Amino acid sequence: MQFTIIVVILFFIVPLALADLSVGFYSSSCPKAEAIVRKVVQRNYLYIDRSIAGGLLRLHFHDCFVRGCDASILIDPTEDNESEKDAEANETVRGFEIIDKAKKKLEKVCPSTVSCADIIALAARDAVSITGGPWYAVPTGRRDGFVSNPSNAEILPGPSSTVSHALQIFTSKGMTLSEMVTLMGAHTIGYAHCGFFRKRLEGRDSTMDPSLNEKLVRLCGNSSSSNNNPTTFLDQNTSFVFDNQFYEEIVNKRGVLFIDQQLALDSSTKGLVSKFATDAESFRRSFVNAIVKMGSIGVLVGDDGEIRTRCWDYNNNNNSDP
Ligand code: HEM
Ligand SMILES: *[C@@H]1O[C@H](CO)[C@@H](O)[C@H](O)[C@H]1NC(C)=O
Ligand SMILES: *[C@@H]1O[C@H](CO)[C@@H](O)[C@H](O)[C@H]1NC(C)=O
Ligand SMILES: *[C@@H]1O[C@H](CO)[C@@H](O)[C@H](O)[C@H]1NC(C)=O
Ligand SMILES: *[C@@H]1O[C@H](CO)[C@@H](O)[C@H](O)[C@H]1NC(C)=O
Ligand SMILES: CC(=O)N[C@H]1CO[C@H](CO)[C@@H](O)[C@@H]1O
Repeated sequence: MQFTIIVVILFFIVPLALADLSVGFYSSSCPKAEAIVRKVVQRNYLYIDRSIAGGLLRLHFHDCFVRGCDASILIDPTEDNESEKDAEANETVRGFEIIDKAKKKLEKVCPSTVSCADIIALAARDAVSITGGPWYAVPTGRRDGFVSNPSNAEILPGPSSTVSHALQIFTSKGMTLSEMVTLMGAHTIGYAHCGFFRKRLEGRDSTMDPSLNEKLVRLCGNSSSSNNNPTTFLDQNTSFVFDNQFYEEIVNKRGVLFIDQQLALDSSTKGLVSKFATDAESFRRSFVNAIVKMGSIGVLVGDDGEIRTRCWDYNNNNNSDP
């Protein structure tokens, strides 16, 4: 009897605790929070670097898949300790300075109130909408974690993953196959470095459109060239627009990463890929649901974690770089 009660309690309380994020969490504690983040993202996008939208969206993905959406990705390594930034998978993750800028402004207006993990989630939403994607309400209330360990980042799938390997990782985070295909649509913006797809060029991967192959061989050259890791857009058609053209591109064998191209070829995913390629509206709707769900992976809420005052350091530390 007691056992049953405990089981029942666990059954209901645990999922509730996980779902403790809420839209408008800061509406009384820091009513301007979302507007402040949006303004910082907009300014950087308009006046500094239009491509940064891709960086911010990827930052959210990496934060959420390593441990959970807890801003562990933002912690700087110190003399005594490594952090996720030392992980190979974090190579080329960008947008940190925008999160820091937003945090600085937020600390002035409402000190110790808005978590870095929420700033990442809000900035990713703004990146999507600013590039023409859907605007969606972001549940907030995440708290910042106390751990940032490079080995945790080993869970991130690599660009040469197969669909089934990538799916295992998504499933381990509670995401489904169709949510994975949907979230990969994020590759409609942003770019990739040659190092992540050079192998396909050396092997003359027959699943790549020959004219794209030629272009990329010319771009990436060989390792003896002076800049041997240039970049190219993941969506070669509408590179700066958040739309469904990524799917059209991979249907046309114009995926840049091996995993992207595989989505259009694998029997388990190609159906949804061709649907999204022709149905922009259904991609937008699905994307909103999938990214909101991704944003709840492993979140810390309530009294767990802390609200960092500087996103690159835990509060109880005193290393005072930038
Ligand atoms: C199997 C899953 C995935 C793999 C293997 C993967 C891999 C990659 C790689 C290798 C790059 C290039 C990075 C660079 O060269 O700087 C990249 C870029 C990017 N990824 Fe993914 N990705 C995956 C899923 C996702 C998801 C779920 C999202 C977001 C919801 C996402 C968003 C992005 C964005 C926006 C970029 C552009 C980054 C930039 O412009 O700096 N990716 N991804
Ligand atoms: C180093 O990081 C680990 C994992 O994040 C943490 O458990 C440990 O307390 C840290 N050690 C120091 C000296 O900060
Ligand atoms: C690679 O390097 C060789 C020798 O330096 C050069 O002849 C060749 O044109 C290069 N290939 C590309 C694709 O740049
Ligand atoms: C490129 O994108 C535009 C705008 O969505 C579309 O009309 C066009 O068909 C696309 N081109 C290719 C080659 O897919
Ligand atoms: C950090 O600095 C503050 C103020 O200088 C001090 O009170 C606190 O004890 C320091 N914390 C650590 C962990 O050194
Ligand atoms: C391997 C590595 O350290 N990659 C990067 C992780 O993120 C930081 C912050 O941008 C970079 O400085 C690192 O080079």
